[in-house]
Amino acid sequence: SLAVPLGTSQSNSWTVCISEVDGYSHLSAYERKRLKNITENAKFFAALKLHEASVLRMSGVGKVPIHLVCGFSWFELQKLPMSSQPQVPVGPLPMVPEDQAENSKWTEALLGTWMRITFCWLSFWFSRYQESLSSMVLSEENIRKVVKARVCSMAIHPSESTILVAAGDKLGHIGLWNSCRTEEGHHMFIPHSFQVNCMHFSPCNPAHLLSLSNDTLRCGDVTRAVFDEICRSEESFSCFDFLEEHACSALVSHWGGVVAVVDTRTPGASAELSADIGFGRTRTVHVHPVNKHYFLAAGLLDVCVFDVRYLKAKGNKPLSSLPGHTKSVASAYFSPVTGSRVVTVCADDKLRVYDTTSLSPTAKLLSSIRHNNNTGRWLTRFRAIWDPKQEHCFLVGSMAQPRQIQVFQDTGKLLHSFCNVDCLASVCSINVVHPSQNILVGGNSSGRLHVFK
Ligand SMILES: *[C@@H]1O[C@H](CO)[C@@H](O)[C@H](O)[C@H]1NC(C)=O
Ligand SMILES: *[C@@H]1O[C@H](CO)[C@@H](O)[C@H](O)[C@H]1NC(C)=O
Ligand SMILES: *[C@@H]1O[C@H](CO)[C@@H](O)[C@H](O)[C@H]1NC(C)=O
Ligand SMILES: CC(=O)N[C@H]1CO[C@H](CO)[C@@H](O)[C@@H]1O
Repeated sequence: SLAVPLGTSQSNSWTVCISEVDGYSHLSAYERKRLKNITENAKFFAALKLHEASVLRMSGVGKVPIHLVCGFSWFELQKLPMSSQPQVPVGPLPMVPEDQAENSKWTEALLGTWMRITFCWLSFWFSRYQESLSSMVLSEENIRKVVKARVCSMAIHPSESTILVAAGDKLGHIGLWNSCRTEEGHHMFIPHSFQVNCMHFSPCNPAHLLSLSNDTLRCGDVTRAVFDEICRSEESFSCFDFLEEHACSALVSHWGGVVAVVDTRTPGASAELSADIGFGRTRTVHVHPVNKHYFLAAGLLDVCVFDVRYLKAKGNKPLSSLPGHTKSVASAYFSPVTGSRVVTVCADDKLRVYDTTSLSPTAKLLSSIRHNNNTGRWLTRFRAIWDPKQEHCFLVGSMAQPRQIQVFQDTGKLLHSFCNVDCLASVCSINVVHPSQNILVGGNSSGRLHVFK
């Protein structure tokens, strides 16, 4: 019988899963016939007197000899009669095999198998992910108050051996905590006079911690032990993100709606370009993970994608809009691997997931999840963040009892709730997930951080 194409690295449960749903003993008669056909095809190619040696001679040095895979060279392909090639219409085509009449039953079986094993593969993948989430626990020694006031932003260093977390609070303080070494403890710095709205370790140089408050964007450089000032403005800043791989330029948004491009290398503390995107308020900006010239802005009711290459001072038009929000939006972020999803949090008590694969003028709503957002005056508003390690799941704080941090799949399914009745007694509005490890940190409204690992 034919081998099931399983990767050797796959675990046993996957194999079990396949053989349960596959029912592939039914296919053996068909497969036998197909094998016979393949053998006959091989004879046909042999009759064409195609030898690997001649093919190798003809292939260019350094190029992958593709014809080795299909059995004949480009040169010989061109000699094959063209008239036998039917003209295939443009656009989508139904998945109907060429020999439909004869084998329709088996075609259905084959396509059905393809669907079932895919479904099975995905559910296996998600159950493994759920297991890894369940294995992450909170304990008393992994809770620490690192800033005085409520946590407004957080960042985690990418190191895989040490958990170094930065938390910014309502008063402009930044707390640094090494949760792996109790003797180093946590220490607080005061680089800002207003609340720290947004923080990131530089993706290309984590010796730099960038932090943004209403009046300044600073870069804390540990090699020089200085919090440099990158940009200063009279109009309040709300959020920032890096524009390209080298993290030399950033996109900064203002509460007033404007977005600005800032080059961290240029002297002076003013922005390179300031652009009115037509928003009454811009709360978050996020750059597309693959196509770094696209960015997402979330405002009062508007969530739109723009192209930074075409930004001008006035009259900017969005590339794509994500409609449906009926109250103010707290955050909007692209999924981390391909950017083909966006998750938003809105004061109309909904989390929404959009399909941004093609960036059409109106993005399609994929799922809408009821989620109590009534954080009130004393808590930071929720922001739903993607797990940076994969494409389909995001985390968000919750008002539910017992206190918890929830993980959803982009389909709207609740995958997991992080809770601990003894240690987690408060709402964690701001959360951060390690880029490669199973580590989650949640911050509450009195400056306390909780590390699940
Ligand atoms: C085998 O080849 C014949 C003739 O080309 C074709 O009609 C038939 O559908 C093929 N069968 C399979 C199982 O591929
Ligand atoms: C920051 O700026 C916004 C908009 O101007 C304002 O509403 C908010 O109160 C400011 N925050 C602080 C802490 O000054
Ligand atoms: C923050 O968390 C700590 C520890 O879990 C808790 O003692 C404190 O009451 C929480 N703060 C608020 C405002 O709920
Ligand atoms: C339906 C509802 O209660 N929505 C609330 C969501 O949160 C915002 C801000 O806290 C409230 O103003 C809304 O009333």
